[in-house]
Amino acid sequence: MDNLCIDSFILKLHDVNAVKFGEYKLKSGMMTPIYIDLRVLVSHPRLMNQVAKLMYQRAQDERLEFDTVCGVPYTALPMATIICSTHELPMLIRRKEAKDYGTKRLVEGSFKAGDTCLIIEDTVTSGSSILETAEVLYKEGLKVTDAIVLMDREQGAVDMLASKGIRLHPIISMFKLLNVLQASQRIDTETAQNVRKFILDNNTFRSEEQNGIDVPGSKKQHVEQNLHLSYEARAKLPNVQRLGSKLLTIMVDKKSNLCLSADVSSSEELLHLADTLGPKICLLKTHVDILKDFTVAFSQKLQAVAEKQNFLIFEDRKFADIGNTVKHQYEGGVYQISSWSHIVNAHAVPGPGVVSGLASVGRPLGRGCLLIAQMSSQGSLVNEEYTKAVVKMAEENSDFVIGFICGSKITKRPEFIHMTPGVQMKAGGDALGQQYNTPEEVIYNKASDVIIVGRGILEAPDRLEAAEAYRKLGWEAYTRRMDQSSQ
Ligand code: 5BU
Repeated sequence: MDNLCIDSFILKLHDVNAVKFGEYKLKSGMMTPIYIDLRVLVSHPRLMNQVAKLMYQRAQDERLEFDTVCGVPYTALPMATIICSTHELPMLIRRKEAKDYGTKRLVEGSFKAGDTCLIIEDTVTSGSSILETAEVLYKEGLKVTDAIVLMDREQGAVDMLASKGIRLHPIISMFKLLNVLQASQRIDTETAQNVRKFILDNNTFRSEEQNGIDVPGSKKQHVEQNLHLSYEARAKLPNVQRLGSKLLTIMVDKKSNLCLSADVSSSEELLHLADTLGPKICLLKTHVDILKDFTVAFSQKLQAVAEKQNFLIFEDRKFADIGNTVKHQYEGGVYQISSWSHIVNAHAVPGPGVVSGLASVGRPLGRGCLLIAQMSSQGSLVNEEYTKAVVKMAEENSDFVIGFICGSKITKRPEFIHMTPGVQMKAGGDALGQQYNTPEEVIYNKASDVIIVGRGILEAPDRLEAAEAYRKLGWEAYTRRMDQSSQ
């Protein structure tokens, strides 16, 4: 979905007073400094149509499969109605109370047992309203696998619903909303910070876990298990991005967590490397500006090899400018990187605008971004505080950021993929400050996910043999880490 379109939609929500700042009481009794009141939308038909469009688009983007649609009463009812009427989809209505005459049905509409119902909701805090509706639908023999919500307050609903087997797809998240309102000077920094703090301090899902209940199958167990999830399980997580899921699936299918850093200067050599080493790798990293003979035809051939050999392409461009500039650098110029590279990376130094700029181009194309949280070079200026800020930026932009370039695992959130450069068979370094760790150290001890290897393979007498040796070491280190964490 286009970021700019979401940004202007957020401003319209603010215009019609659907977002209020002050002291408000939530349904749960909790006091909140921000209140989202989407009930007013019924008075704004254009906005209502836009909501329906965004939600339907999301269902399409995620390739959701369902037989029928149900809006959580009451605010989401007209939203579901517009979606169903526009696209001629069958709808169900969940009654809040069974009427005491006539059929006494709790769910109105036609369906058969085993049908899948997509739930539509306006706002979520804990996710309990969606669960309540899902439970009524389950009693009727319906299945619920996915729910789309316009506004996620980011207070635990995604995790709570995931623990119940429902993937939640939010259109707007609280941190995104705050960033946009702050950037447009609708709210001051202090207000935005206050709300961010409130949201982080009041996660309904985590606070339940912190109550110390630790029964098998409980939410607490579920989250702890997440820390040691296999690539395979992570590929299926509800909040992992489609591109991240694709990469994790390739890793599993090819038993490879090896990214080849194809730092060569001729496009012919690069294509040859891609084709011959392709079966050993999950990802091929390029520095397109090293090539002396780049052409659009080359980029097309590279995509064809990637398709044939089943790996993704990662242009190590390290974007580091204001949003508007990186948007043009990513999309235009000689290289038109967004047209052929599945993944790019960026420094977080410019602030979140760098991600928004890249996302405005890459998100509609299904691309993803890695944030550089640490560097392998000696004397790097990155410190712990910076890395933490990068993780936070990734969390706030998890609709486009799929992971990190880092030296070790830096977040417990399993949807993010950690990739580590500076890998060779022997620890050490080069004459220009590069520092090397072994695959074992990076994957087993530091719990990273992907090893990025350049000269370790490129300078070996037999590149294919070297690639296989790195693949094997990287994969064995991973399987050993998995075995150990399951004991
Ligand atoms: P090497 O030949 O394995 O040292 O190549 C490492 C590659 O990873 C090379 O393309 C670097 O530009 C890239 N790299 C890195 O080495 N360290 C970093 O912190 C980052 C990228 Br970010």
